[in-house]
Parts: sequence; C-alpha cells; structure tokens
Amino acid sequence: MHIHRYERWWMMFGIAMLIVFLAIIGVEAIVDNMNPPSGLRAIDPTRVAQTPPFDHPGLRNLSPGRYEAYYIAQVFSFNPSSITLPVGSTVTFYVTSPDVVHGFYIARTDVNMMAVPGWVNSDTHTFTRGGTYLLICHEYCGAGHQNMFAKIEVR
Ligand SMILES: [Cu+2]
Repeated sequence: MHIHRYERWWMMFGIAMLIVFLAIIGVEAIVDNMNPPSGLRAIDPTRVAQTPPFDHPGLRNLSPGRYEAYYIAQVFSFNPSSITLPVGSTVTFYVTSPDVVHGFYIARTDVNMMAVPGWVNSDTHTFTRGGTYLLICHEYCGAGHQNMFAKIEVR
C-alpha cells in the first residue's frame, strides 16, 4: 500500500502529539500529584443522617470570620435550607448526598461542586459582599429538580 509522503508526515505528527499529551498527563499526575477533584473523603450514603458531622447539618463557627457549613443535598432540597453569615466570612462548604448526584452551585460565587453519594466534596469561599446568595442544584436530579435551592444570607 502506498502512503503519500505528506500523509505519512501528518500521521507521524498526530502520533507524536498523542505521545506528548499522554506524557504531559502522566508527568502532571505523578510529579505534581494531580488527581481528579473531590472524592477524597468517603461516607456511607445509606448512613449520612447518622454520620457526624452530617447528623447535624448546618453552620459551625470555628473562629471569628471562619465557618464550616455541612450540607446534605437530597431529592429535592438542601439541608440546611438557609444560613446567615456576616459580611467577610470565610466558609468551607462540605456537601454529600444520600440518594442521587446533585449539583451545589452558589450563584455570584465560584463555588461549584457536585454532591455525589458516597463522597464528601468541599470548597471554600469568602463572602466579601452582602446580600442573599442563591444555592442551587445544577445537576438534573429528578422531577423536582427545579425546586431544589437554598439561601445564604450575608449581612
Ligand atoms: Cu437537581
């Protein structure tokens, strides 16, 4: 079979690029210890309501201006449905799900996670501006998905 010289160069270029990209991914994964986001803390999804700290979901004040918020995302609500924070608070959000995959997106912020059964996901945000922030599920989870939201009041 005859392959034109340019065709052969183009195939060599494609194979070389594939090797370069795979090498970059391999080096990043091993040398820089890069892993897929989240999924670092496991939880039994059938026992979320009995597993601390998700047995008492809500806001914890660690120190002045520092908070942790534990959320359970479930069909079709977030628990807690509302929290109130002072302006300037830094909050680490922890979220898990006992049923199906949900989204955890706080509008007007960069907090954007997935709530995956069996895993605890987390993200930290500092609320520098006051107002009412809408926490929404942005991962279709069933017939009541459009009603799945919560509020974060920052005053
Ligand atoms: Cu949803």
